[in-house]
Amino acid sequence: PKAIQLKDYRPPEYLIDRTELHFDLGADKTRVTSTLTLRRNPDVTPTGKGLTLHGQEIELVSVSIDGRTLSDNDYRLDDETLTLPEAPEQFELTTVGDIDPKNNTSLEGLYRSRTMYCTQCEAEGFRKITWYLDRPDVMSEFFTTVVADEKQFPVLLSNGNLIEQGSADNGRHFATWHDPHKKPAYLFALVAGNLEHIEDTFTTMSGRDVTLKIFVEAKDLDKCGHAMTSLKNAMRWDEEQYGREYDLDIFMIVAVDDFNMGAMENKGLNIFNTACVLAKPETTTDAGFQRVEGVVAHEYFHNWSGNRVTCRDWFQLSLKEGFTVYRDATFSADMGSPTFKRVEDVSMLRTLQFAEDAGPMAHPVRPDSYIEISNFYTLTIYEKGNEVVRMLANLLGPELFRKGTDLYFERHDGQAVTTEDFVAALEAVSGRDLTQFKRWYDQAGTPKLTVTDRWDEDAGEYHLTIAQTCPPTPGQPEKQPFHIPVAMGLLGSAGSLPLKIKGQAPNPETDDNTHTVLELTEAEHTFVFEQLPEKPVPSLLRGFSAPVKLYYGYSRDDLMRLMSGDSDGFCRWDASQQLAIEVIEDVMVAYQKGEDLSGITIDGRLIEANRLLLQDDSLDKAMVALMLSLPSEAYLGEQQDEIQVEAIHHSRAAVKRALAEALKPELTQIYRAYDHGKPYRPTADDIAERSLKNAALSYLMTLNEPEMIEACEQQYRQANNMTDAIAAVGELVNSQASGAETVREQVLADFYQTWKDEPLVVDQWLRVQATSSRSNTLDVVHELEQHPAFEPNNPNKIRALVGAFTNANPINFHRADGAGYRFLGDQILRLNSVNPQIAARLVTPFTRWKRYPKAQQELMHAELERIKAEPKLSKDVYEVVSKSLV
Ligand code: HT7
Ligand code: ZN
Repeated sequence: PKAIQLKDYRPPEYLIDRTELHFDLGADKTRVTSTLTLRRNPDVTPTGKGLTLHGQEIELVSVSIDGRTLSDNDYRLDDETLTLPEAPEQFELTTVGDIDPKNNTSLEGLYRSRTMYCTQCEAEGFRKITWYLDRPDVMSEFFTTVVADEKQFPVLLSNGNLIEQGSADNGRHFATWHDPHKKPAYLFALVAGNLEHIEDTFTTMSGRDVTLKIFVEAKDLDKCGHAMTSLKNAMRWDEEQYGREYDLDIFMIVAVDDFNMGAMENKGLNIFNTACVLAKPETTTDAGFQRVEGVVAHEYFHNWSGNRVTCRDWFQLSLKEGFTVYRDATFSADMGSPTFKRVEDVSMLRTLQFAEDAGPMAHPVRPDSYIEISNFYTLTIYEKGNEVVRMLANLLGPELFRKGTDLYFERHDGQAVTTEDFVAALEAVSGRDLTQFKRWYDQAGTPKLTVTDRWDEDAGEYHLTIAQTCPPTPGQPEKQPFHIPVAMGLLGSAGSLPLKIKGQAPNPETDDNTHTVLELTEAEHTFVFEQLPEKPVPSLLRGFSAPVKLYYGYSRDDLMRLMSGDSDGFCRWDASQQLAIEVIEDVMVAYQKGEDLSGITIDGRLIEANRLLLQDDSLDKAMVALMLSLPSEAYLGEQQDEIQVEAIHHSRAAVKRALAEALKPELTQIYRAYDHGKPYRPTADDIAERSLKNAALSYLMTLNEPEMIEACEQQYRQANNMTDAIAAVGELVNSQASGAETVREQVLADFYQTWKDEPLVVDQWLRVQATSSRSNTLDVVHELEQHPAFEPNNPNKIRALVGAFTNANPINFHRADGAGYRFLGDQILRLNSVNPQIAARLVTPFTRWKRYPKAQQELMHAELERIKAEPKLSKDVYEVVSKSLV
């Protein structure tokens, strides 16, 4: 397969002013008639090659130009294109083609999900529906008619406003939709099904009433309320924070069970994975409620950042995704606990995106080449892209950033643009030169900051030196210095110290007396802080002000001071994690020496720091829960030169047990104080309370005491919400206590019996078993693969069983005998032909093979070679596997 390069971008030779689509959804196949009003792009010099349209997996019935049917000699057809060598300057092109949605398991284009038809066109799915200029810089006005059996498919939807509906022949009916906003084909959507809906209205800031509808299968009607509330909150927030008003009379969301990602922002007709829209306390965890709120907002926000202003080409993907993640993250922070949200996002970024940036698939936020664009819906595009926008917003400050986004939306409404255009709007309003900053878009890899300091007691001066480097990444051996904002303060024995930087006036946008933002632009800088009464402890990278790895030699006492005394919630949490990492690393040394870890003594400072947290009633419970949680095995692995899976797993577990033993009274007190009968509310305070209580349970369960196993079972049986129920099940499933066996089996059986008709709960049942650290887990996973609950082609089920086992169960996935790797290799080969996008995503754990000891490297490498040898490898899987093998 050939790589597509950014440098080869050319504007389209033809434009499509009007797109008229007619779908005849038959019992067997679907006939699509498309009539396109085309004209030459006046801004492009003709190449003389005629017009080439994209089209895949469509059976051609006929082609005509201005009503004249073409003969075979008038066009060329291959597996991916339809070419009209003699295309006129301006004409109407009608194509008729047959497609087969029933057998479309790739879930791109038009496909069946259970009883309904639905579409997924981003990035290049529209070409599986009809021949088209399937590229985001071709924007057209769409008219869509859908004809289908009335009984089976009473609901017929597409983008925009409904303009006509009525009966057709043979018990069928039709609906015609018109979308007045020009859009690229990737935002097209169609749904036909037997669906029910809830309805509400939203009055926009200019006083227009918008109808809001959420369509689901009848059994899910009671799970739509949270999504509707989230949607209305998002609509109001976007008006208040960005001045963005909704622009159609109706906004619809449809929930489907089979979906490759979370949701899709099709104009006026968002299509959602059920996992990202349905929620009720009995079936959905707190994290699930938060996900629904975040994804509903994200897709809604795309209406401006993505739809009204779209991407010129797919290299610009982060233009819409990074910005929209930034918008949804600030929305979620406003709706709940800002520190909790920030810590959650940074944990994910540092564990997963940093690993991506250090691996064979590393690419810039604006990539310059790809083989399969679906592989580039990555953490780098979304999460690092979000961090880049966040840095820009912080560098400009809230007022200028708002002015900048206003200008961006005004300048480019209705256009397909680039990340350069986004930054240009921010430069225009602020007068700042962001040339160097734009390296964040062009250079891959995670910059490393090395911080050293010197205290001059006599002068009362503190010298802070920060050096930046960035490791080589594929195709980029050398990096230029980044523009890096480092938010910071200095801590004395009694709290924050006043900041006075030699030779530098404070910046009123970002600084106060105790907080400043250092802007790094060179490979090394030294800042001198004057008039200090004592040697400070630096509080660095507050709020995680830049996506970098920062190294400073904090002592454990420094970390304790930051944990209790810093004004920045993120830095307090980060210090707690750093202290825990060091203590776990102590134990790893003992493990490597073959010492017995049961009853091991750990550094008392970690115990005391956590005791203080547990005893302090004035602290935010969300913060306590976060700071109490030990760093994940994956994050611990990221800190190592070579990932020693077993040492990490056993050492972390030993530290957890030691903390539980030392802090048993405090943890028990927190666990018992919780009101288990309290009515469920997904508010920030209640979520924090549940998360702290379940963190306490998790510690106490490491003690393997019969009372706790009983308490766990009781929590499961009495829970009025899924958060508490699944937390208890998770503890039982992981418990090594001999007494847990029977309870575990009973609870798992009861859970399945209770929830077997709720697919999203069954996903949680699969996931909790797939992530068990017990040694027989792979056997359990093999059994579950054969269980009627496991639907082998459904992405949610694949993620719950295969994805959870291979990404979130290091001790079992990396088994020394390679059985975990073989299991994943088999799944990838099975899915390669069924659903290439999902198959390619599953390869991720193998992309990290070079990070492990030799024996594991060899086993993973062998699996990659086995996959590569498959004769009919999809482009998707080929790209990830071949790049991993370099
Ligand atoms: N913009 C949407 C991307 C998406 C997608 C991409 C590839 C394959 C399937 C997909 N489904 C949705 C989602 C979003 O970021 O909002
Ligand atoms: Zn998005």
